[in-house]
Amino acid sequence: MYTLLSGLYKHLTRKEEYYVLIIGLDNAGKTTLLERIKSIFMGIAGLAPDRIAPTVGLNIAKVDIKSVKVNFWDLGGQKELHSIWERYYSECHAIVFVVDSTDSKRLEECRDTFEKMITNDAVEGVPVLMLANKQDVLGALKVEDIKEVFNKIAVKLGARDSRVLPVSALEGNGVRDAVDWLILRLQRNKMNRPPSYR
Ligand code: G3D
Ligand code: MG
Repeated sequence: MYTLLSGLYKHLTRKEEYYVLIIGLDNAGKTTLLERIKSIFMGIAGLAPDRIAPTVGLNIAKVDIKSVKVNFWDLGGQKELHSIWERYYSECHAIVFVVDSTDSKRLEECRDTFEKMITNDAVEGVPVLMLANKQDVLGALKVEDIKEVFNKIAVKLGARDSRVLPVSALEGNGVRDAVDWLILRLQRNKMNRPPSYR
């Protein structure tokens, strides 16, 4: 009887677990975003911005958000590391692509990198959230400006859910809305990419 009840309890309390990649060019603000997500959803004071070193390996955070568990993987953004991203594509449930809205000089490089990612067969149908980061900086490109640059390749997004949202990872503005968008899409795409259960 105990086994039956504890089995039922486990079944009822088990949580869906998802994996989300955070990628983008180096210096876009990926690690700052991860620290911000940790501080909002785990109540952990994030690292002070001056303590965030360029990511060489992988930063991970496992966060309980609403009724699900989300593992965020912040992969390094340097060009040499882009080939490593691909190893995670088949396992991820969604991708967050962070753009430095203050760096118009690198927008084309950014678009090429994004295009390479979305045309990889291993992420077909996976929801993609693009974040126009650093919106706290005066004169930063707006979502509309960034969309214009990425419009040329929008057709390659296919039938997947995608969105561009403005955020400031540093100050936290927009981060909650971005994560809300993500959670809904993870759950909507459950049939294509089933979560694991813990
Ligand atoms: P990365 O992990 O994508 O390489 P980091 O990027 O998170 O290391 O951030 C790179 C730099 O951008 C850091 O500045 C960081 O403080 C800054 N940054 C990240 N997000 C924001 C933001 O929303 N607004 C502003 N103003 N700056 C941001 P430093 O000076 O430490 O290199
Ligand atoms: Mg980093």
